[in-house]
Amino acid sequence: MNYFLTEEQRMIVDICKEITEKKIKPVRAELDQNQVFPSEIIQEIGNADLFRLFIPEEYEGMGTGIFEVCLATEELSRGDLSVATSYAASGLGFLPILISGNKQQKEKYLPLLASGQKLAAFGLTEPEAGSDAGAIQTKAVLEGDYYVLNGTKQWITNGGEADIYTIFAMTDPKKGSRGASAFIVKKGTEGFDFGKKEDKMGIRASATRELIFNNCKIPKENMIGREGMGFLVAMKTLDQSRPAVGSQGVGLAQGALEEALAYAKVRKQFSNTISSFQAIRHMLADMATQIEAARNLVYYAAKAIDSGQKDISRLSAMSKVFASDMAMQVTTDAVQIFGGYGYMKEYPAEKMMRDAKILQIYEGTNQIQRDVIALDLVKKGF
Ligand code: COS
Repeated sequence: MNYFLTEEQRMIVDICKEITEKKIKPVRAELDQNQVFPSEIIQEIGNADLFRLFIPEEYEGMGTGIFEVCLATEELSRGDLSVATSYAASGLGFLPILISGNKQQKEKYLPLLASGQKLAAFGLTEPEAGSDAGAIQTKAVLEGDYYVLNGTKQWITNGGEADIYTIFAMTDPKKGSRGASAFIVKKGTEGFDFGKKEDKMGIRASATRELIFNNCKIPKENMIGREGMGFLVAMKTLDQSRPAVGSQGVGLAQGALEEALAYAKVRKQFSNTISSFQAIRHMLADMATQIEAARNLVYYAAKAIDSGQKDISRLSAMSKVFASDMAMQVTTDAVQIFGGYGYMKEYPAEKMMRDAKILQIYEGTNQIQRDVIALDLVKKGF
């Protein structure tokens, strides 16, 4: 399908395609099996300037839109969702600085992140605050020129691997979500430690850890935006990042369809390739159609954001929920087409199915996405 990409956009896709084919596919099963963070591939992605995409040129980025980030993320996800997640999570981590940071913060941190030398991570979720993001309990208390952080963040992607963390903490717990603030915390700050790497169902090569703050003192100039704006910063960040989760679903599903199609064309039963059977052909047709529908919605949402459209929560949530549900279905169907072999680790389909599940959970469960869509629909109409 022709999406009328510019020369620059086609180049981004081609670079990612080369990384996927040459660097990711040969090692993805091993990385998954051994839960090894893909540092070398992340370095390749950095060398290819892909972390520069969404960062403005004045901070050593390429100043492209979310659309280009989605193109890159989709293609990397076709190879491996752990790699794509590690890449996209750095974007999620620096978005609060980009959206609400001041000039000094942008000058200090964005060039490092643009080069790929440093990764970022987004610290919102806590043991008692997942979907209910306003219920975070980590506290930040102002003492002289420092905020002192105490609390624990849970399931933080790139935890331990990233150098720069955007952390949400309560500066005025009495005010609920209006009492939350956002901060930049650097790895290595005294009082900031990590839990063990989590042992996960899927995206096993990506790093997921607890962030533990124990009287962690950070300079007060590390606050992003104003005191009490943290919840808003988090919501605006998620509105912009969710289409990239959608693009992870599109890429992952595309990878699964490619594997299933290739297998169906060589696997013989009843003296014929299974791709000649209508039962299989209809599955393949549905998979391809669903992928293309999701891709259209993701691209549309990304372009709406890039065009400066203000009211993007609904569209952004729609792209995430549709593409991730689609990816779960398509990867499950891919396993089915492979039959018994699909259940075995020697083929990539089972890993893709395990990986897909997280897309329906992270960056807001799909139940929360439906809440966001419905609330907006009821308030504003269609
Ligand atoms: N953009 C701008 N403002 C927003 C907003 C958005 N997307 N979403 C909410 N707000 C504002 C509301 O307008 C409201 O403002 P006022 O206090 O001025 O009225 C305020 O923020 C509180 O909003 P609301 O009452 O809707 O908050 P809730 O506590 O009910 O929670 C949801 C809203 C469920 C949408 C939010 O908690 C959420 O997104 N949860 C999922 C979090 C998530 O994605 N976690 C994954 C971890 S990060 S990987």
